[in-house]
Amino acid sequence: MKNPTTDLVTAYIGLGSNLENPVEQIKSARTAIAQIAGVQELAFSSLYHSSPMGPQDQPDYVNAVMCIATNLPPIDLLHCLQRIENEQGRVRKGERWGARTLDLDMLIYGDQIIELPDLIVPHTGLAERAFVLYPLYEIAPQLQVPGKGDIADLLAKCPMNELRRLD
Ligand code: ROI
Repeated sequence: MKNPTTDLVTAYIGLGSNLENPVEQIKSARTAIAQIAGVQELAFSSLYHSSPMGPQDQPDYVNAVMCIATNLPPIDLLHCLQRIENEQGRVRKGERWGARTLDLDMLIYGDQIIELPDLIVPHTGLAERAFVLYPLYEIAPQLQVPGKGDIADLLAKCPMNELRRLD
């Protein structure tokens, strides 16, 4: 018998929303993630207001990062996150980088580097995105990002731009 507590992995999830009351979308997603069987919340960043990366003809975003402990394999966790996105009304319209009610990205999964057709971890955009790096740094200032290095070094190279912490 496997002892599940020895299989716990620390993972980080990026949350983003720019439609239909983004602050509430992020708060509901936090609750839904914490309720996944095999997931436990360890930390949650402040909420951040950010201007859109990509097409500018869309509303500003609210972003946050959540740290969890989980015994789910990465693909199972991904499917749970996609289910929550769908339950919160996300419609995939085929437009790349368009507005969305809820976006949940698996940023980091333990020390693993994962390159599957549907899942790349650490998340490809992580090092260039202020709206990911700043909330991540807030809850994990000592983090080593697998394959990318020290979070503090990544942050130092990434201007804060329009990012603003909400209280
Ligand atoms: N821009 C911001 N500011 N925040 C996001 O979460 C976000 N998510 C996206 C794209 C469309 C790339 N732009 C974003 O997926």
